[in-house]
Amino acid sequence: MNFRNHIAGTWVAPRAGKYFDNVNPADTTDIIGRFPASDGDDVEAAVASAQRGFELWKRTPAPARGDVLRRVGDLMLARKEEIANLMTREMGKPLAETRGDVQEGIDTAYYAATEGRRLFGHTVPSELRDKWAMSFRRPIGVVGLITPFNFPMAIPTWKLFPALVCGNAAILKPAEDVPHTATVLVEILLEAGLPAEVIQLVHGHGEVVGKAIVDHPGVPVISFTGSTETGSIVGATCGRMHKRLSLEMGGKNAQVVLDDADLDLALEGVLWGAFGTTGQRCTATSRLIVQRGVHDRFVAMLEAKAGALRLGDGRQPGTDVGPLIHAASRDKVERYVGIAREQGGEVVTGGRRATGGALDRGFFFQPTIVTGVQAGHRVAVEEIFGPVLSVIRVDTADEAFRINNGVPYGLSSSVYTRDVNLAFRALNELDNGITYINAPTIGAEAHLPFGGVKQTGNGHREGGWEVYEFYSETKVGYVDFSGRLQRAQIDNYPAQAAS
Ligand code: UN1
Repeated sequence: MNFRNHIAGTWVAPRAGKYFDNVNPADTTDIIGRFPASDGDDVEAAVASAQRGFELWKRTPAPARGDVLRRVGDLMLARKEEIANLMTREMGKPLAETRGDVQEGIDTAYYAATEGRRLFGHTVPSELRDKWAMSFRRPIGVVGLITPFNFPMAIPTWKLFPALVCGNAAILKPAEDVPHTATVLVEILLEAGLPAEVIQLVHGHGEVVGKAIVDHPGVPVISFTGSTETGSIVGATCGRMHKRLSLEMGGKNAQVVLDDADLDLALEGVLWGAFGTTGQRCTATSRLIVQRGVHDRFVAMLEAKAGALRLGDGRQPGTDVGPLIHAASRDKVERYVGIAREQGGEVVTGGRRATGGALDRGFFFQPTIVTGVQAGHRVAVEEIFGPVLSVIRVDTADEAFRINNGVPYGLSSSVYTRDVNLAFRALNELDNGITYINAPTIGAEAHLPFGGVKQTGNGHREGGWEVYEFYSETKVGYVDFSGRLQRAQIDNYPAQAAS
């Protein structure tokens, strides 16, 4: 079946008539459908339409915009199971996780709905009599949203919903691996009553469609989630064109297990953090930093459990870990296992493609644990985006914190300890956007700011209250009702007599 773009208020075929296959990564014989391989002409039409949509939508009161998002949440809830199924089919993670992904979208919708009745500005005293001073928020225009494969529903909603509540029109370019989920999201937005020209969906490849959106002068706001490499390219263009840009990029997140930790709890945490979503989260645990006193025991516990995780189709009951998204990702993981060995790491679990039976039809790789990793090794520094956990042994909490901070990324971190002083020190000292105490590196909630420091981002946050600042322009209004000219800084501070 040929799927379509949503441009200029209707579902349309790509102008050049080109398509790509959407393939199930757990079973490459299963083709979900053909999706538009759009180009610059499709983007051109989308921008023109979105500009019309913006003129209409920016005049719609924010609480009414929020009402649309509430209906979106209701519709997503009603279709949760169906969406989870089709999402697992196109990107592989198990149903429990895709249900969670849809739920994150629902949470984001309901949060956005209430934000439509807030969008606070400030009213503050003026320094002059009979004058008011206040700030308020204005919509910006057309926003271009470029989203990754790993959270096919949650991440588009993190960007779209606040952008819409703030009164902008949007062009969504989902990852080419997950176009089906994005299509259903747009169907739901339309069914909920969003004016059709306010949302444009343009499928296709990043280098063509993503680039055309970023390059277009009619799109003043860009939000991108993906690799740090691509983020730099996007950032260079946006810098040159003075665009507002939010970047969410790589991570090299660590779970720290100190000598006094509850080891059973830390074990569950690291299994979920490292191998959930097959390690393909920005927040995935890819380093395990363990204090000497519990290192050997903890690694033995971990080996036993990780080796027992069941790989398979995420729609089959009992599957713990799904496939990687495509062959190139599996090859990259394989390459990094080789690099780990060359640099002196010991692969104690996994380390190979998972094969046999139905697994041969997908991009499966065994959950892999490498011990004896040193802080400077490539597997301890570079993002792999797969099921590979590097274990680093340390002597003290200070050393653990230093190693946590010694990478170019700074998304999330986690510390397992029963010592309240160490827990608070970790919150204070770890250079990450998010630190968890006695919980894994994954598990961010929709109503808190999400993002990281250093090469993970560029200072903006998604989710929570901060994202509403990104998608709106602050304007200040002064009303002088004194009936005379009052000169700020001058009339209220008359000249001092010379001493
Ligand atoms: C991501 O990995 O890109 O905290 C997003 C989490 C999820 C969101 C992850 N709620 O892992």
